Amino acid sequence: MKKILITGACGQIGTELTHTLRKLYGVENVVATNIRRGSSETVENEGIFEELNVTDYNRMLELVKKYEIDTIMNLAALLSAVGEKNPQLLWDVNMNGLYNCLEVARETGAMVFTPSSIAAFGPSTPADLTPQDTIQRPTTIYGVSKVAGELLCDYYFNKFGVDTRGVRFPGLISYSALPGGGTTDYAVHIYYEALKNKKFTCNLAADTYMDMMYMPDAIESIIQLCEAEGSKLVHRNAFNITAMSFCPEDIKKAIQKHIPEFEMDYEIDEVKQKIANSWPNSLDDSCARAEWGWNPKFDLEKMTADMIEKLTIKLDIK
Ligand code: AKB
Repeated sequence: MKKILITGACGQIGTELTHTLRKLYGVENVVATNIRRGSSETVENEGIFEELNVTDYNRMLELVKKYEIDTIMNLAALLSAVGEKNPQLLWDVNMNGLYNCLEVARETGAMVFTPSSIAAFGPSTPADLTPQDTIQRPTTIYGVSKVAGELLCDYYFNKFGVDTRGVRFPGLISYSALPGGGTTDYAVHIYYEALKNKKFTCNLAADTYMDMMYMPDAIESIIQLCEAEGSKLVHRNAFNITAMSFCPEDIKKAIQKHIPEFEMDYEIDEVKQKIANSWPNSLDDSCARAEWGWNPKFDLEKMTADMIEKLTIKLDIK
């Protein structure tokens, strides 16, 4: 990885990934792109920034050639809940965006990192300690696009030798940029509300278990996998990775250790609940651990302490 182009760089993952990569590889070696300007001051002003709609193949090719890019990190995507409101748009952005990355990579020799998700599983998948290789019959358009994307990345590697890599991300929790339109978003909003109002209305049922991860571990996973020796990777794409599995009651209790007066009630969002129920409770990430040394640092307690410390400063809570 010497010259990296990031799509969707102003999103939840992109914001922190861009910042970390610029520190590690140099500001001149990271090209942040987003569909439009005006979404993140840091991403746009801290280094190279270009507007890029991932459905525009010619523009993507032009940028990859202009900056002599050798690694494309494709983070431009619509998430699960918003996808159910506009499945056609999701398919256009998520699938055609990935297809363009792979085609540009085939033409230029670049590597492609693209994230899959726990959404690539469905109600018929074993829900506990979901294996790396198992039944994948998702019931959301987001999940369908993720399975298709995993297969497409495998295909481009096997057919054309494109160096494709990817992980299945669980819900990601961070304090820099907010997520937009996901099913796991409650696990981010809960911290903001706990600090601002000491009260949160959760849109998922108390015992809904899903895998989650703190953003520093997610960023580390991308860098570690992209830097890994390719010949050691058996799976290459769609590695199960996780850091913790919890339900709303667990995160509430973790927050109450820091803010004892914090209260939570429930108002279930039927669409999100149905999606969450169709996803695994916990993943088996042993292949990622064995093939490229995946080893997350944050559990629920450690993440909660850090989120509260960082958000207290960000939100200027006295
Ligand atoms: C979502 O909730 O849609 C995402 C995901 C798990 O991929 N956070």
